[in-house]
Amino acid sequence: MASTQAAAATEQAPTKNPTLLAWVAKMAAMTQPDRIVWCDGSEAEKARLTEQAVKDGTLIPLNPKTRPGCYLHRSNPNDVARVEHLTFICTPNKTDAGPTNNWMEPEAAYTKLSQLFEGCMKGRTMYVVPYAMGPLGGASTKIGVELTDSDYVVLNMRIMTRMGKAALDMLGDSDDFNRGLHSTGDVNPDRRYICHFPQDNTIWSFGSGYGGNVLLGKKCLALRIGSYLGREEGWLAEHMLILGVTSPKGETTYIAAAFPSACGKTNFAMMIPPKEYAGWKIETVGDDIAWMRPGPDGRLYAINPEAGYFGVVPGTNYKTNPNAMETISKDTLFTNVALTPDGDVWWEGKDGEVPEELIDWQGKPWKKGSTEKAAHPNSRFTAPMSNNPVLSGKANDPQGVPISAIIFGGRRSNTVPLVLQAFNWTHGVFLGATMGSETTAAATGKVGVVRRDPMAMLPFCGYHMGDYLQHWLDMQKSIPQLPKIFQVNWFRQDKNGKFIWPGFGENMRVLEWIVNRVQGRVPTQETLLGWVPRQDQGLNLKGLDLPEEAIQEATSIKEDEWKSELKSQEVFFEQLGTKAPEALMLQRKLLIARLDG
Ligand code: TSX
Ligand code: MN
Repeated sequence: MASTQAAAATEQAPTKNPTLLAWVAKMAAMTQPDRIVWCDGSEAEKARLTEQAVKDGTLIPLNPKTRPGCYLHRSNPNDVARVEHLTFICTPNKTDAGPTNNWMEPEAAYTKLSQLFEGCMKGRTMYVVPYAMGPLGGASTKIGVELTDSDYVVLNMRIMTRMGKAALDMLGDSDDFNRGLHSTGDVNPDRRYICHFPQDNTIWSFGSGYGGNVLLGKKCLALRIGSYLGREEGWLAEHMLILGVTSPKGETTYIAAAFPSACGKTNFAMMIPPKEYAGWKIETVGDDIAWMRPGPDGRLYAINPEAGYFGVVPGTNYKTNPNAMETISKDTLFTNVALTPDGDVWWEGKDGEVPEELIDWQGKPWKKGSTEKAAHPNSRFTAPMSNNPVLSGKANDPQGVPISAIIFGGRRSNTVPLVLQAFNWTHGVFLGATMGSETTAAATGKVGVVRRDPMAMLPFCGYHMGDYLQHWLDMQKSIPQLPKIFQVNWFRQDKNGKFIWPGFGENMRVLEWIVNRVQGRVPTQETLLGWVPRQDQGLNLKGLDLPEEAIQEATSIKEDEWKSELKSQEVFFEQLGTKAPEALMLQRKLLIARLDG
């Protein structure tokens, strides 16, 4: 049976790539699917898979008038999020994975997971999904092939990546592709593993059907394996949005920004400037991941390796993110949101009245006033980026865009001021390394605890975090025209617990200052922490109904807060042991000296 399937895999294959054919045959011999289907990415294939997914209950069609081309998927209730405790970096030495990753020895991991994969696709179809991360033909673009027994995965990969024949054509006969193997298995959390083998450019994912665990191009390849390859090859794989800001004069500045979860990264990437900024335009290159490498002109060029958005639904509305609302109005897959009686979807924080009755994310009847959430807090949309009204024309450019500024953000109710510019690259890396964010109820149940999340990469770095920070420091030697680095915090609160800064579109005012700084147009004020906007010639606050004291408070630097902040940062650096980069330890000492001086 197995060998017949292996032979069949080769016969029907739309490629002669010997490495690919041998690998598919080997994986088929292990998993023993009844059928092997090579995905071509065509419309006909999409229609066929969608019809089948509707038939087997994987997808529920939504109202074609209000949500054309949209479907609802309900995952297993035990399988609704990434599973960091079941995610492993499998390097020969434990120290290479570092103290912030789970580690398994590669042979032990292959053996353990082989037992789970053995025969797991009996009676099922194995889809061979070739995909490109990045615009086709680009120098930064990488090819992956995911083998999966989930039609939901295929339909999501079709949105999130450039999937099918074009990717296979780009690969040609090369053996340089990521080998991804996924089976939903029996969705048993005790038999669930997401294993990364950076040395083999391989990912094995078993026992989950949830996005981040199974759409292997995204967190697994683009960040965990990508960061490892980036260090080997001299580039950066980052958890960053990429946006372009165009001024009324037509000058476009590209900015990459890292934020931990629950800071509104997608909102920022699609932001609409306020009315005082007529003639300004924000355009999205990417909302989650940036691959950045030095270009021939000495600038740092970024591509978005993805082709779609896999965004959190709750809280999305016409006030927080009108462009996301337009993006998910058609051809979108919804996972774990609520269903309305007329076949539309609903979630907490959607515009308009709360419906009287719904079917909740688990498929159960729900009534207005219920204490249960109707949509899961981590419910998602999968939407093609081509739906985004403000998609940048450069999103498909294989060259990428030149990055002038890098922003590190976080959710901090105190301590971190609204915006500051780093003194230099090394100081900027220190700001990224010491990023922290306060937890929200959605994430942990515990509110307001600062969690360190360097560069928002803590769950996504495929090697030792200390080596990663050193790689960031080293990169300045190969980028003659370094981007300027900034730190922002939209979430400072007053003594009554009210957000001081209005955020959302008004963040344009901070962006304008950043643009003016990188273009060398405004003077600045030096502080202990970095350069901040001056009282005069600083932030444009015209039309903002904010008292002078509020601005003072949002931008203030309180030395007692910084003394406890430094203690909290030390706990994180100690974790890195001898791999904590010396240059960052010196930055820390300089800051302490400035505070004590
Ligand atoms: O996404 C957010 N951004 C970035 C937008 C471009 N959010 C939502 C975070 C959860 C995902 C924000 N929340 C932002 C923000 O800039 N700021 C805040 C805090 C805030 C919340 C509500 C108000 C103001 C600030 N409301 C009123 O002032 C009425
Ligand atoms: Mn993300």
